[in-house]
Amino acid sequence: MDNDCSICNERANRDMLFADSERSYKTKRPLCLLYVLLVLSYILILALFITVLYKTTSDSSQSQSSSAQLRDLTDKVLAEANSTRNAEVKLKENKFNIDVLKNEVQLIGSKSEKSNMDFEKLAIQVADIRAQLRDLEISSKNISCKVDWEFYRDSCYFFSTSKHDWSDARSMCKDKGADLVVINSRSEQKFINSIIADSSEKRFWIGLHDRSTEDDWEWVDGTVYQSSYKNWGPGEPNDAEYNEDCAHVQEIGSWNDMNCDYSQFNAICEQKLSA
Ligand code: MAN
Ligand code: CA
Repeated sequence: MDNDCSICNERANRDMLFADSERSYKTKRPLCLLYVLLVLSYILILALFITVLYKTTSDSSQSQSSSAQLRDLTDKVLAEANSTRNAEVKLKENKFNIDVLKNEVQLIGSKSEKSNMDFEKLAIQVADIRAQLRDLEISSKNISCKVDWEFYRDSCYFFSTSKHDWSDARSMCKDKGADLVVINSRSEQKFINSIIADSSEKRFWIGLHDRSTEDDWEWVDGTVYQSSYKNWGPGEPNDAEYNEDCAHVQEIGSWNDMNCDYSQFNAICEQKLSA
């Protein structure tokens, strides 16, 4: 009986314990739920806070980099504007310097033109005075030209009435102690033209040829062709038919090259007067 009772007591104790724990469980469940909810809302708030914080930081860093870029750009634009202004100032300075230089060049140009003109005038006057002196010398020594010869400056000239080819013309002049004429100046040409104007003969051989080398013209007295007076007609010398190596004066006074064997021209001989 005692044994039975101890078993009974044990069972009764167990049942009591179980009933206790079930009761405590039932009272604690809503509290647990509240805790869970609290934790969840805390986590949510934390997440929200982190998101907001992140967004703000990223926006602010973005705006920071944009403003840095803007500052950079502004600096660059300012620097560019500055260098443009400097370049403009330099350009103005250069333009001014160029204008000054231009004026100087113009001044020098006009000065040199004037002095060139003065020099040319002077050279003509000197040549004229020399010629007059020579005329005086000649007339004081009673030098004169032979009959049928024309006197001009320091030479006597013979205008032939007979016709010749160039070589014959030259021989004829040499026979007279002269040579074919060498025309050294505009004034000498004018003198010759005046005689031709009064003559019935119009075309005369002169002492100029390129018989040795084509286009390498030579005066019979050795006067240098390149640097001396020339009076070719338009388009002359043209070496027509590749066969014109001797020069003659035409009716109008200008020169033409002609076939040296053409035998229908007169000749002008020149004899230098030695003072
Ligand atoms: C024309 C021109 C001259 C040339 C003679 C030849 O007048 O062509 O150049 O010398 O003919 O007769
Ligand atoms: Ca010719």
